[in-house]
Amino acid sequence: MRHDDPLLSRGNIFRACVYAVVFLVLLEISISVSFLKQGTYRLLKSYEFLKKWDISRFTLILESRNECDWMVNATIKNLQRILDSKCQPVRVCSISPPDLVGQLETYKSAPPYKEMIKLYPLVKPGGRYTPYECISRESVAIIIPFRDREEHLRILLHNLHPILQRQQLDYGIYVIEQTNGTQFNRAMLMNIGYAESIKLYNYTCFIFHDVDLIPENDRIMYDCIGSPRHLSCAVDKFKYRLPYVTLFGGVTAIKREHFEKVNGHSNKFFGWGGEDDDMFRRLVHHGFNISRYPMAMSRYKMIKHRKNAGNRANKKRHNLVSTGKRRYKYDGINKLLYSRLAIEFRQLHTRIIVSINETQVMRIHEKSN
Ligand code: BGN
Repeated sequence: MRHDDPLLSRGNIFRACVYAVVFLVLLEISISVSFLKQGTYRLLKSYEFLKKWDISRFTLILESRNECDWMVNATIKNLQRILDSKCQPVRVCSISPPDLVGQLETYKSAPPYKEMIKLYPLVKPGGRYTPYECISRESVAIIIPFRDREEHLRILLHNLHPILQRQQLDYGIYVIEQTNGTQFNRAMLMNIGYAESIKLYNYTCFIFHDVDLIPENDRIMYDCIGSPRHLSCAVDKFKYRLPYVTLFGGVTAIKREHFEKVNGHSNKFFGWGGEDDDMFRRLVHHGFNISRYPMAMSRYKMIKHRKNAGNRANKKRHNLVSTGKRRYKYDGINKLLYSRLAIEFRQLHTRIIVSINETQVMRIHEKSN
């Protein structure tokens, strides 16, 4: 190689390299400084545990959270990759999570999804979350039967995600939407939620959740214990009183093995009412006691709404409940007939759209009897 061009002399190349390195170092420093200046220095509670780990550079950027959201999000993504690969937590989560606050001011409205997503950066697509600071004792699927209540769903998600994260749960949120044309079948949608969610992850506990009920206390744990639990005992609409002792509607928690033992819910309840009473009887019939938290704690707010033409009171419900016992064996998760039209892994929940054919569902069970 010839070196007669003065521009390409060794000295010049060396100098150029030095300048480039100095330039890069200065650039790095100025970016960091501007981050710190702009930032509000607000350490987000959920990232606090990261400080303990030796990735202080990332923590520093997170601490100086500022307008550059894209940068923070990009950093969080990197972080998650690092955490996923190397830093597995070693401690099992405590039975009483440390960050619970008790009685809450509930959110009565919610920002549009685009904004809300930014509030819950640690939730993974499909509405999945796993705590990084400890290993959860069980995996919980929150199943929400749904139709035509977009605003309620947004409000519920806005309330639930922060609570479930404080409860240090390994959870996923599944919204099971029934298409128009048939009467709403809440119990069957919950069965479908069970069937679809276990295809995606090994859930060991199910929370069946009405879309219009907002928990007022984060000590109402969304986990499963030795017996099925009725969570929404005290609802504002009923003046925080239990309308009758065998009520099992609203929000319930059931271990997977218990749910399977009773063959899930009945699929026969089209329209409003009775499906929860049938489930209560199923559980008692199989020897379970239903547990509840104290009334002063398990309080919920019900979001107001008008009665819906797609969910008229079911005239057959009294008869179905009184004859239910005959069908427990055949009518449930072992005979689920539906078509899954779509599954969408949205940022804060998994949306599963299904169609149910009432005539077919009723006929199948008649044959089995
Ligand atoms: C009850 C309904 C429940 C409902 C509660 C609270 C019936 C069946 C009668 C045999 N039960 O009356 O499904 O959850 O009210 O709204 O109608």
